[in-house]
Amino acid sequence: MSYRIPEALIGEENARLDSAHAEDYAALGRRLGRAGVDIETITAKVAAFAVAVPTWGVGTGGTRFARFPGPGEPRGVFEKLEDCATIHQLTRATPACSPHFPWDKVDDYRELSERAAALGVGFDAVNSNTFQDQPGQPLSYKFGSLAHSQKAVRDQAVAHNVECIEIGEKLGSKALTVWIADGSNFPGQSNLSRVLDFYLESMTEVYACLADDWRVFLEHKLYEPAFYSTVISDWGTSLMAAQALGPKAHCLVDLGHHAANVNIEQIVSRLIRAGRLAGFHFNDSKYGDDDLDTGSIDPFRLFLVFNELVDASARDAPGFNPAYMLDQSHNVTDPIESLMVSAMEAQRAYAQALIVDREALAAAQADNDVMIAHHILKAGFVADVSPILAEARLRGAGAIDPIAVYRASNYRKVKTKERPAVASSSSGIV
Ligand code: LRH
Ligand code: MN
Repeated sequence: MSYRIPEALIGEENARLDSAHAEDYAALGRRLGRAGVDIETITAKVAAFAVAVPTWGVGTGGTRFARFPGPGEPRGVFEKLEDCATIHQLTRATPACSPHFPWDKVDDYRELSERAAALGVGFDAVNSNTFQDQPGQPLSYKFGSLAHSQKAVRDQAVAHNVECIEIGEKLGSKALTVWIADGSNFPGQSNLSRVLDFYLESMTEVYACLADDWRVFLEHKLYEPAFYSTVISDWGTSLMAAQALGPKAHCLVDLGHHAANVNIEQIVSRLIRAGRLAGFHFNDSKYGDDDLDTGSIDPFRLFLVFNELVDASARDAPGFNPAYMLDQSHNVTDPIESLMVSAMEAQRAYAQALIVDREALAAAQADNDVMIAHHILKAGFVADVSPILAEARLRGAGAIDPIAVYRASNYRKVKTKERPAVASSSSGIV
């Protein structure tokens, strides 16, 4: 039987922190109360907030230069599920994981589904992969996949996406995320309009295989691995494609997939208005698609994104049903610690956005009282909502301090014994 962190250890650690936490929570409750905010309402919403963990994120990530695997790495999807379950056990914020195929391919998906259920985790959107060639694959994706110039390659990519839907149905997933690397490195290498035609032709076949209660998430990305043009490069192209495909197609926003200084919260606002916001791949970045930990570089930007989400939910925006996922690469930290902190940082941005006085903000905006409007919004961001996040975890039988419990559990040390290292890729994101 593989090691799981004993619930008793969580209880012991919480007992150590409980009275200080109770004091902080009560003090915050009084302070928010003076501002007319009921802390219990916020805590309940935060406790219901869920963000999915990427199965590819629990292993050490890398870059094109190198990958430095850590000890006790998961060697396959069953061990990845264990680590996803540990993140949820301590944070109570990640009840589902998002698998990637063929990286998580197995022979028996019933066994995988049953193991996940036994570990207390479910499956969010499944991710297809036509950005790498698999051993024995008849046709290469070197020059593209769903938008490739040759029909045979497009058909191969369509078949893979349809297979991902079939796997997802076995796992209880309700969405397929499609990110393609298709693009070009030289002007003239591809016809910029024909490649979108090819993409839409291919995606129409994939779309036709979606069950009534399924959605397809189109993920745009400005560049990389293509460095001159990318077929689905921005939210505008993604929205055009979603509207061309049909009501089950939505646009997924990966925070790292935009040019520097782009106003991502405004893109979110536009996609909400179009009723086509699929949801997010949360991460952070300073330069490109750095896939750094959520909230680690620019937590104010994350807050501004959640401000749009809370605003949309407050006005009951039509078709507003975003899926939240993390998509990060952990090159220098323990992936479990990074994913726990990242899930909590998403919760933090959500809680901060929830305490913004929206009525006063709308009044100041109507009066063009710029300073007061900015101040009202910023007041949410500067509030330390940590006691609310800890209380939500505590009420979910999670840990007041997940990192402290994780380290006290020696989980990584034990897994290092349970999981003798296997030869793995010396570079690349996984
Ligand atoms: C592309 C991306 C996509 C995943 C991959 C692992 O950059 O964000 O969402 O398939 O990372
Ligand atoms: Mn992504």
